[in-house]
Amino acid sequence: MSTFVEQWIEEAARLTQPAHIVWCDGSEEQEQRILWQMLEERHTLRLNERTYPNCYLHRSSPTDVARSEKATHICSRSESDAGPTNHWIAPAEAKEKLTALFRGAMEGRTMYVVPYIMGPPDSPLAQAGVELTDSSYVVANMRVMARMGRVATERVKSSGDFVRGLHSLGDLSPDRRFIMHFPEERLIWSVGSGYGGNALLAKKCHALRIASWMAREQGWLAEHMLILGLEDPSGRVTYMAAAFPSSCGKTNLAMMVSALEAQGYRVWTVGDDIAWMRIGADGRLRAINPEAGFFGVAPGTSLSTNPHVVAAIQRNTIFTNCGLTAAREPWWEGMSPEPPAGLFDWQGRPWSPGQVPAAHPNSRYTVPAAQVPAISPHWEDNEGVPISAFIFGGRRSRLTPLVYEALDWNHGVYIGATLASETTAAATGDLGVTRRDPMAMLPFCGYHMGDYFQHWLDLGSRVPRPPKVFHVNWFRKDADGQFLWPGFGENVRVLKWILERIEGKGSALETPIGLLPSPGALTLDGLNFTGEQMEILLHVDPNDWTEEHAGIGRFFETFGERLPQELLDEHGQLGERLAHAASAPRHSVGKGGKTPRKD
Ligand code: GTP
Ligand code: SPV
Ligand code: MN
Repeated sequence: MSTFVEQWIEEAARLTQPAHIVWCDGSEEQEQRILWQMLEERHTLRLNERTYPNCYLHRSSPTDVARSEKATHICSRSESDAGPTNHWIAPAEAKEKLTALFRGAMEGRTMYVVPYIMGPPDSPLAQAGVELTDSSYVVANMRVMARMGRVATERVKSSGDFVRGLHSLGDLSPDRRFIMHFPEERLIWSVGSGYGGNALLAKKCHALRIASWMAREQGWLAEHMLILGLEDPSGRVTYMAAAFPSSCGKTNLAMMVSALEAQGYRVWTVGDDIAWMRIGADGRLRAINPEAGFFGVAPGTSLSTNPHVVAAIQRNTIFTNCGLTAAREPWWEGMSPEPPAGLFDWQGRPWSPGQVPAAHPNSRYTVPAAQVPAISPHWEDNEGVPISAFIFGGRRSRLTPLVYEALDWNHGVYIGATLASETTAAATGDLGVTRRDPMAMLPFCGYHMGDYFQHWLDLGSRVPRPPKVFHVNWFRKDADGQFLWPGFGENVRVLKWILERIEGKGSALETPIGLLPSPGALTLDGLNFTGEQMEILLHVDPNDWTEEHAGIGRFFETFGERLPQELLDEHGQLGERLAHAASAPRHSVGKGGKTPRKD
């Protein structure tokens, strides 16, 4: 009698017809063979062995460079369960369509069986999965991003309780690219892409789309969030989780080198992209990072913006779609002020200065978490770390201030649900278009977004000590289109105020949208910053916000009956506060009718 996993592998092999099947055990010896295979396929090359030991540069197909939201579907039995923010196809139809694309897709190729565990193996939140793939690049990445090897193999052989993912490169044509999720079956089928979230099925497909569905059924949260610990001068560490849309600064916030290190504030990294959270025995929300590595955006990473990342990616790292120097080292825009001579672009063509970047804007590095110098000593704690604050944020060149705090839990859920951001290169499509991205989960929530909001609201009443909720924006621009805030390591100044608010110490001013730092409440010493610049960064314009409020109203209409009443109430209250601010005479402190509030 073969086991459940063996039967499924046989079935997949009958469909895709691979020449060989290889079980991945995570061993060093097998790893070397897979890397060899990757080099043989000619889309990957070895980097300078002296300066970048055990590092690789992979070039993906030029039309396969980012997540494809258009190709991503939630195939729940009922269409209404997928909701208005997801593409939906009936499960039977999806399977018929993809069966045709999978048929014989692995002929003459190897099917790798990749058993993996998301989370520390003994954590009550950990989950097992198996990805079947014909891409050696996917296997090499999965080995870094998830925990593969013996523990995972034993678990999937002894129990049918794991998420199944079938992946084939297919012909890499965007027209025949589909990423299908069958949440009721804990099943993922992906074909036609070898890139990132489309192909590393443990990441977005399992740990967010399938997991969010399970989390709602089982009363926990699977979120697109970083997890960090902020250490204060007394040595105490307070944990925060932050949801920013793709390519909006999670990795960089989680791995920052604090600008206030001399004052005793430093940041410890727990996770950079995904958080799984449940209520712990102590009544607090406890978060684990289900991943074991970081798949981070390369452009913009440098010794001046993020020395921790630079230190981490000097060895055992896979670079994807970066430029290549004459010294066989990776290069990307922002790595050094001037590009080196003799550079090759991300497609391997000689590059010359001009319009097109040398590295693809969504080029990335894959690095083991343990290589990050500031990795938290608690990053693999089975029970997770206790979360004291949720931070939502996005790219808004106008409108939203540097930081503000929600009035209470429901208002916090409203702020998360109405999060908006300018689109980035992390997904194919238009760039810089402002869109609503609730809780940064628009591309990743595996069920009806209205039900998701309700799940968040319900959680607030179930957690005895819910985290405080904040909103940040590092990306506000001045009239010349320049970022007003220096960002990166300086963001710790905002985290410090958040910490003080958690501790009931920091002072804040009430505005219609929430609580902002009072003048002087943000630690700005050492920064070359004028009071006027700070005014702009913290400015809340009631007229602009009235426009935003109307836009939120239109967005809410798309959810119909499934939009929770609590959010409509919050929306009404914001409208009233804005109307009041617009009619009230201006106070000396400010724009937006701020009044001091101590609590
Ligand atoms: P995903 O992996 O796509 O989910 O992205 P992420 O949220 O982890 O974003 P990441 O930290 O990789 O940052 C994306 C881009 O924004 C990079 O080019 C960074 O250099 C840039 N960036 C990050 N933080 C800041 C900041 O504080 N200020 C500015 N101006 N840019 C930033
Ligand atoms: C994102 O797009 O949010 C990512 C990169 O983290 S990918 O894994 O490609 O989805
Ligand atoms: Mn992400």
